[in-house]
Amino acid sequence: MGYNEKERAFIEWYPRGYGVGFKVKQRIFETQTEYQRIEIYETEGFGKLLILDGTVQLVEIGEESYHEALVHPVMLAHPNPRRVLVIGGGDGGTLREVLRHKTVEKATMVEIDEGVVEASYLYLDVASELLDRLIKKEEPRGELIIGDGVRYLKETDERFDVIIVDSTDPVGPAKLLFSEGFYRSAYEKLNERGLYITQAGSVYLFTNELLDAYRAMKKVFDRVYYFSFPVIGYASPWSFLVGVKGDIDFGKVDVERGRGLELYYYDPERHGTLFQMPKYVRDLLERA
Ligand code: AG3
Repeated sequence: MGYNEKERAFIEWYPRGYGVGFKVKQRIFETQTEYQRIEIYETEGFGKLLILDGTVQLVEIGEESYHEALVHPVMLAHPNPRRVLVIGGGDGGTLREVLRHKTVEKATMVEIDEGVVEASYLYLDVASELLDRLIKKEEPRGELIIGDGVRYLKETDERFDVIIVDSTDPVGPAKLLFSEGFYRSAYEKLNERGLYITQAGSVYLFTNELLDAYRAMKKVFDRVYYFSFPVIGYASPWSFLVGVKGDIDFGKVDVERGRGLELYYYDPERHGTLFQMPKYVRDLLERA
């Protein structure tokens, strides 16, 4: 499980013995917080690697493949996203991408584990300047709240145009973030027109969890979309689920706004390619 000293490799084991791993030069940080085990490694070819409870969260080289897919499609599908909520995402990569949108007046990140923010700030080259400003409360358009996202969403009086869930997998501690009750509080806290997106795990290895989340979202949102994206470091293709409140077509994005972003992986001009999926997956979703 995890780090193999002899092989000098970190391998994440998924169900049924499927592994994804990296050759590592050394472990540079390790701690156990109230919530989870945090590890950081220096890899041979992908920069630093962030692990939470044995699962790969990101590698520095290629992290954009995940953060761009999670953030820009929904931000560009919304006509004018001004108020954004990020749940999880303590490494700062998601918020970094959100703040690249000039329409955003305020973006709030609610991360349960302060340890992730600290470790990312100290060791990762992902968003450390942003995290520094957030910690010092010097980011004019951003706010960091250390707390439980489920509780925050239930209790807040604020309303959002876009809600982004950047959590760990739909198994274990983040399970509640994939429940019907949580989707209902998200729907309630979205403005009349709004979008919700969550990462939703590996298509092939967390299929049941994915279908459960898909069915629960369909009960709550006015429209639900599925797309997958190849993410460096995960058992790709990786799933994303989008829930829409009101009259927004997630199939269409503002390509003009997208052009200014200069992205590496997600291409707003080819937005439609997000929805191309293996027949196996389409069949599963149609039957769900
Ligand atoms: N959060 C999503 C992690 C899911 C990865 N799952 C896995 N490797 N089994 C990533 C945090 C990046 N901001």
